[in-house]
Formats: sequence, C-alpha cells, structure tokens
Amino acid sequence: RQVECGSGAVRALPAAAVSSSEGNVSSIDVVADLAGARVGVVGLGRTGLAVVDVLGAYGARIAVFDTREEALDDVRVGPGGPVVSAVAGSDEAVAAAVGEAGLDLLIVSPGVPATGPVLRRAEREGLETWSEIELAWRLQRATRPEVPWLTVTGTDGKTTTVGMLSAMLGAAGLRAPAVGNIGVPTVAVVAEGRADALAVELSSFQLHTTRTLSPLAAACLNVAADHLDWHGGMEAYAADKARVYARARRAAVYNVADAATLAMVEGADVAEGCRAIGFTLGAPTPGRLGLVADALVDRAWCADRRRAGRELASLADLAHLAPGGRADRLPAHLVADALAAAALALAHGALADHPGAVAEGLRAFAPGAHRIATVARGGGVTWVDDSKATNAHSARAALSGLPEGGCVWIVGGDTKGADLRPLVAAVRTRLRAAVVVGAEPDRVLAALEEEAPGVSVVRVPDGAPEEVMEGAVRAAGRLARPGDTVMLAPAAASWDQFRSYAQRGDLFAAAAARLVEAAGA
Ligand code: UMA
Repeated sequence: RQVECGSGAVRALPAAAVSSSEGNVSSIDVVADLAGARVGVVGLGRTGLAVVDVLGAYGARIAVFDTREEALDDVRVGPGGPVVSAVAGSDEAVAAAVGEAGLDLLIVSPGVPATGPVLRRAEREGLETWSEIELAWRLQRATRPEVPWLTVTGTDGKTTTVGMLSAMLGAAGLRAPAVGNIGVPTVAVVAEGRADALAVELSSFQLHTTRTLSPLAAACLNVAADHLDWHGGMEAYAADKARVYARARRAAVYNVADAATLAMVEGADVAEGCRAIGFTLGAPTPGRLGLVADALVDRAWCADRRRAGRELASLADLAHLAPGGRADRLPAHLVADALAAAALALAHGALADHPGAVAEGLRAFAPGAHRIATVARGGGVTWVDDSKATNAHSARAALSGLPEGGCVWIVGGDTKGADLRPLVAAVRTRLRAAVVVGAEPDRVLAALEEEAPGVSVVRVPDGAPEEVMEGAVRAAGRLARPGDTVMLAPAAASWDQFRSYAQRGDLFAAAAARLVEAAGA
C-alpha cells in the first residue's frame, strides 16, 4: 500500500573515506597472525571463555586474567593446551601482570572499565587492545567477508531492536541470529560460520575497543545517562556510542527524536555512499521511516519516496508485545524500535525486494524474557516483568503505555547514582502505589516523597533475593485493584540484592504466579 505523507527534503550524508584502522598500528592485523602469538584475555565470563576457545583454535598462546580466583577454574592451564598462564588478583595486580606478560595483543571483556587500571596500563605500554567484537569482525573478514553485520547500540531498546531485526531478516529467508550484548558472544557465532548475516547488539563497553568494524547498516537508538562510572562521564559514554557509525557502508540510522544521534551520524567517518536514515513516531519525510495513523511507513528505501511512502506493517503486527496483549497499551518505544529495525533490515538487499518481511518478522518476534513480559493474571490484575528496565529511561518507557492511576510499580535496586526524581515526576500520574526494593532505598524513597507525594509507598526490607521479591509481590498484591497492572520496572541494576536482572525477573514471575494461584484457591 502506498501512503501519502507530504513532501520534504531527502537527507544525504556527507561521505568520507573508509578508514581501515585507527589507534595503534597493530603487529597483529589479520586473524592468520594469531598462530603462535601471545594473546592476553582479561575476564573469563561469557565473552572471555568464547574468546579463549576461538583463539585456541587459531593457535594462539593465551594468558588469562581475572579479578576472581574461581574464574580460573573454567579454563585448563598447562602444557599442550592453548592457555599457557593464568593470573587472578585485584584490578591493579591484573593490570601489572598484563603489563609484564610480553603480550602481542590484549582482548578485554566488556566489563573491564575504560577508566580502570588494565586499559590505562595497556595504553601506556602501547599494547594493541581489542574487544571480542573486534576479534569477531576480523575473523569474519578473514573467513566469510560476504556476511554483513547490521549493528545496534543505544541506551534503551537495543535488545528488542536486534531481536526484531533478526526476525525480519529471518522472514526474508536469511539465517541472521541476534548476537552480541544480547548474551551470545559474536565471536562464537562467527567461528561457527553458518550465518548469512548478523544482527549485532553492541554496548558502549564493546564499542570502546572496537576499531575496524564496517557494518552494512548501523543505528544508535538514543543516548541517556547510563554507565557513567565505567566510561568516566557522559561525553566519553556518548563518544563510544557514536563509534557504532564508523565505516558504515549503506545506512546510518538515527532517531529523529534524539538530536544527539543525528549529530553522531553527521560527525561519523562513514563509507562513500552511506545514507543517513531517520526513524520517527511522526509522519515520515523523505529519508525517514515513521508512523502514519496505524501504519509503519517507509520513505527512505522505496523508489517513490519523494512523493509517497510504502506501508511496511501496522500496529496490529506489534499488539502481542503490549502489556496484557492489548494494542491500546502498546508502549511507544516498541514502535520506535520496530521502525529502527525496519530501517536497518531494508538496507539488506534481501528485504529491499520483499518489504513484506518487516510485518512478518514483527509478528514472529517474541520479546526476550524480562522485557514487558506478562507473567501472571488474576483478580483483574496483570503482572508484568520488565526487570530488564535497569535505568530510568527504560522504566519510564515501560510505564508510559499504562492508563492513569492504574499501576503498582515495583522500583529500586542499584541506581548507579542516578537521580530518579525526573522519572518519578514523569510517571506519577500512572501510579496507584509504589513498592520500593533495594539494599539502599533512600534515594528512591526521597524521589517518591518529593515528586509523587500522594502515592502510597511500601518499603520492602533488605534480605535474601527470594525474601525481597516475595515481600514485594505480596505488598503489590495488597495494593492493586481490579484493572491494575503490577509492573516490575526497577529503573536500577539488580546487583545489590539479586544475581542478575534475570534472577530478579524470574523470582517476580514465580511469586506472582503463587499469589494468583493462592488467591484463586
Ligand atoms: N572481570 C575482570 N575485571 C574487570 C571486570 C570483569 O576480571 O574489570 C571479570 C569478572 O570477574 C568475570 C568476567 O570478567 O569473571 C565477566 O566479564 P564481563 O563483565 O565482561 O561479562 P561477560 O560475562 O563477558 O558478559 C558480557 C556482557 N557484560 C557486560 O557488559 C558487563 C554481557 O552484557 C553480554 O551479554 C555478554 O558479554 C555477551 O556478549 C550484559 C550487560 O549487563 C547483559 N551489558 C550491559 C548493558 O546491557 O547495560 C553493557
């Protein structure tokens, strides 16, 4: 269907040459150089263990480092194997050991902070340092250079967007898994060598030490304060996010509602011919994707874009993602994520000819666990797990679709020093009550008292993970009225009371299900 949407100018990107490298000139340039090279790996979590496997297969001699002694148990160190040495100790001890290990190359896990001793020491030594993503990209180029990467970063929504992107590419017949920060180390998938394309979620941590990646299309969805301690400030954080656009070949996708993302695109060193493509919740002008009534409309890729747009999908294709499956409660950010994913997907030739794959992909997309997932219903109350909302921005997005006064909000945790007052001010009309968790809840309680004085607040005492969540769910159950939504959208990391946001969400779902069942009985 063609959609009329007025006229406007097509935005062209000032093209710059593709640069193949930046920073230190590497003694290791291609993956073939890894054979016999001495490579350090810092961090033995999901990323580091995948890196060790791949480096071992390429014949590197590996030195591993971790701040946790028990992490070393996950690798076999000794003669005959690729791991030749292992060091555990404080950040400073690890940094010193890295500096003295005579390495040709260092690969750091995302958790290793930009401002910490390890990266400072590596820089002082002039040691070539890559993210796992950089290793994966070089491996990709050396083995199957025809496989394009479509990359997504941003403070919020990147996991949903890569999931939608992967589903759209899949609907066009491509094997295009969602990888990266979503939880699947990219290097492992590249090493398997079976994908036709990759939908890659990139965190600012990973981008910091990614140097030569040249994606087919790249997007930064938004920039809001997060992870400032890791980067050392907002400017450094935004600068690392902006790296997603470097060397983009066909499309640099930006958020019309976030001027910072357009500024990043305009300042990026992209490949000749790369286009700037915007996504917006308003009607699209040429060069953008947007929303016209209930239609998701492309005016960037379709041939007739100066005159009209083409309909890619409708809001009904997203209804299954709304709390309780109700299209009228569909949070706006999910529509924006879908538009961003479509803008990226259409950069791939397979979709350019089959735009129907956008709608099909959206219908097939199942959100990951803990992202606005309805986990229980009973007594007219809907229980929604958005434990993935680990910052103020994503919590606000989750609550924004709910009706006035109909939300019992479970909030709090490790707020990473953020000021939650603007969030509380933005969502207070949605709230019936708030249930506050977290080992140090004072800032959250103060924000609620200042910005939402009429809202009932219950504080859950600190304790074991199960006790905290049981207490929160019981309190929420007492406060909720028929028609309400109990929303776990903590606006905070989980680490002060739970192992992970996944554990926090799982305990919430289990406690909600028990409560609903007990009430039914
Ligand atoms: N470690 C050190 N020194 C450090 C930091 C960590 O030795 O300075 C060690 C830890 O003791 C541990 C290991 O490194 O043994 C953990 O490494 P890691 O923290 O980098 O985590 P991984 O298990 O490798 O998981 C990482 C991402 N984690 C982080 O960015 C913190 C995962 O994203 C990602 O899914 C995974 O790689 C696969 O690519 C998680 C995340 O929280 C979900 N991401 C942040 C976010 O989304 O906001 C950026």
